Amino acid sequence: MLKKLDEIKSRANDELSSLHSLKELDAWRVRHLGRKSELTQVLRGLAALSFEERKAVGASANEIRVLLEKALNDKRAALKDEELATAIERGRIDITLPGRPIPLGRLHPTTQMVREICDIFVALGFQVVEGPEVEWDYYNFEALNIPPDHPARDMWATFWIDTKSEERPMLLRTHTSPMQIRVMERTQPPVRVVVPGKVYRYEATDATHETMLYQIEGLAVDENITLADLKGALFEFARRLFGEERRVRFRCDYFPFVEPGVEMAIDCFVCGGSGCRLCSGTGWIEILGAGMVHPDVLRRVNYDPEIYTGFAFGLGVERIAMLRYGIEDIRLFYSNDLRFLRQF
Ligand code: 2NL
Repeated sequence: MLKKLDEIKSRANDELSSLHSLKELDAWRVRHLGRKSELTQVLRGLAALSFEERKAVGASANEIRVLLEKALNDKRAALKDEELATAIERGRIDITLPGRPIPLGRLHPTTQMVREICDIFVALGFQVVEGPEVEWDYYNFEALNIPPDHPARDMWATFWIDTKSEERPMLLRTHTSPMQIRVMERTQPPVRVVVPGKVYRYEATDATHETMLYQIEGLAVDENITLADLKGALFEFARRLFGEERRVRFRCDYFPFVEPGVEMAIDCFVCGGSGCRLCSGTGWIEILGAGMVHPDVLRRVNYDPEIYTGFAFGLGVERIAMLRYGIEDIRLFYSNDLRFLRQF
């Protein structure tokens, strides 16, 4: 009997060492440790043996059982380790491969320009505010000294919103000044704001005209603001944007909402003033319009023009970007050609 137990043990151990899967291991467990296994049969048959035999066979059979159970657990752990190792090997990441680039977006050149310009005015003490693109006729025109049927309206080709005849006329704003009127209506001086945003013009599109464009307007109202403040602030702006060696030129211009009105030009940063293609041979490049806020505009928002005065200005963002980057056609900005957009 003891010899038989020895055989059971070595057969079980032999089979175990040639096992390669958890499934095979389970079959092995049933075969050698299960209810119908030889070992279990031996243990069950102990009662039929003599006392001496029972003691020896029982001890040996139990010892083998413990040994085989330990071998089973060790093998199971080993197989599990192996399985994990192959799984890892199969799904292994080759960390020496070059990474796949993550495609990075970028800000549109107009957005970059808007931010750069606003940053300059923020540094000069202005606040940035935004307003609605759909406006009342009142804020876009009437509050700015442009009454209905007045010839001054011809300065802006306007997109009108369909409204019923008894409703107040509504339009796509032609400049961002309406928001400055709103700011003055709800705050008392001192006021220092810049208003960036989209404006709309009902015009045929060509290399220098788009129906939608970005504008930045600025406004400063306070006691004792003079044309000298306008010139100082805008001169500083021009030098921060186009280089500290810039010179500026102010000439008279007309806008219904200012008196006096001016245009500001910078000396040409390409030819230095001798005349070239960029400045059309004049040596000067016009970059913005400005003026002292008309007293009637102030009165309309309940500011007393005897106490308060102000300057205002407006510029086209794409025009500035075109000058800065030498872009010849404004339509490039919004035709979504990535070959163009990726250059900025
Ligand atoms: C231009 C000229 C200008 C203003 C805008 C303004 C606004 C208020 C009152 C008075 Cl609320 N003026 N804005 C003044 C002068 C010129 O823009 O060429 N823009 C592209």
